[in-house]
Amino acid sequence: ASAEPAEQAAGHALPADEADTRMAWWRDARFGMFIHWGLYAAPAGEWNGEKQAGIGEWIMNTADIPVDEYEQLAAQFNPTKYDPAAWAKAAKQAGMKYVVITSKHHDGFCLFDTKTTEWDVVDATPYGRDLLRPLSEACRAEGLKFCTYYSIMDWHHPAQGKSADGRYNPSTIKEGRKAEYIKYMEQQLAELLESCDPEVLWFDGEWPDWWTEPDGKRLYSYLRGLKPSLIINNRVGKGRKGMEGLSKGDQQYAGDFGTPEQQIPATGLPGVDWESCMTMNDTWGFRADDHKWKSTETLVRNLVDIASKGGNYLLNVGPTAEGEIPAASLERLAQIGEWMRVNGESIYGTSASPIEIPWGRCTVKRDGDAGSLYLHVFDWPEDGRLTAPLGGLKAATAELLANGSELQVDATETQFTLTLPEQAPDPIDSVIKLKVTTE
Ligand code: FHN
Repeated sequence: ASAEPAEQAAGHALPADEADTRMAWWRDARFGMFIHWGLYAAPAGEWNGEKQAGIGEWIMNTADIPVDEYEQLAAQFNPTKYDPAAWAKAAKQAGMKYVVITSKHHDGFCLFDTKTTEWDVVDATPYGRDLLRPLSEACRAEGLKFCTYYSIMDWHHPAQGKSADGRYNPSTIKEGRKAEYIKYMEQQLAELLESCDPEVLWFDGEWPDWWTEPDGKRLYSYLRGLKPSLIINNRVGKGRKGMEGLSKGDQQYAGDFGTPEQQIPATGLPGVDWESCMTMNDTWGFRADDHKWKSTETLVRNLVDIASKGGNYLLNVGPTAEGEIPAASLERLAQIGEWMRVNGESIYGTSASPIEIPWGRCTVKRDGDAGSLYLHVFDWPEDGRLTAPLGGLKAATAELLANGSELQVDATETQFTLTLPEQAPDPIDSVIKLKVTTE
């Protein structure tokens, strides 16, 4: 999205090309690792001997745990197996270009050292050391961008409390204590920027009724003032639903990118930066009874589908309380990495498809008057022939990306037909590079 409307709204009118400069690496990256890690990994979906329904990081809410009881978890949290270098390597080898880790989730517990509270990993746990800075250094050593998630909703902070119906979510802000909480939040964010210098601040928990649009704009403006190159998502204002803050480009706070709550058209949302975050199973934070793991083929198809519509894929892992990424996650990351080593060219630096194809997805890379369409064949044709519209482009040559073998291209003004090997290759070998020109 051109950040200009948001910049103007936030009082920091930056020329659109500055916003484009800021977003350039993010648009090229296309694929990142989400990490949900915190005290909730200790109960791992179970409380007082009872399995709790729902996502693991919400256990304080789902089991309705009083703050003083939940605080006991900190005494157990000692991730002695935490190996930030191994985590960064796993992301790198999966073909991911950035890492977004929870610095503070809804339970208010901080994985970084903060002067604002003792409810952090340094003061409250036997581990006693900052967790984020080592990961930021490990990510940079692997050439990855380090980014942090931060929840506005905070079930631990005394200024926020339960709603009238007794639920933490959506939490309320106590009478006359909103300014106090915003000051707390701003100080923590300044500490985060100072200690681990994230490239993206990924906000969440922006839905409680007390959080209003002007506060979103204020927060955006505050952060823009601290770090002009910082990328901020749209979960700071109320723009999340359908990304109205982005796709309609209104003067409300818009943020640099959003997470769509609706289907994205096959040819993407022109001028809008968006990211789809997903789990590999059915929880963000670790649950000991993880099940419903998605197959690697599904995860790769998600990546391809999202990139074909001009979006980024932020794929989650939920480490254990001991500090280990679950083996089932590592296995999928390694397999995705194999696919990316062969086909990464069809994802990185691509933009939304100019055409809709029924038998797969298409990503595009432009280079002046030339360029390439990357055709991801999901349904290999039995008769060995694939046809699709040219979208105003001219077809040149075609090859299998995996081994460069030439494919026959027959084209008219409006469409092209490829003749393929009858035998469908493995998914890892089923991406076709169609060179095109615009004149
Ligand atoms: O409530 C959170 C949830 O725990 C998780 O962090 C997801 C990730 O996008 N965000 C919120 C639900 O939308």
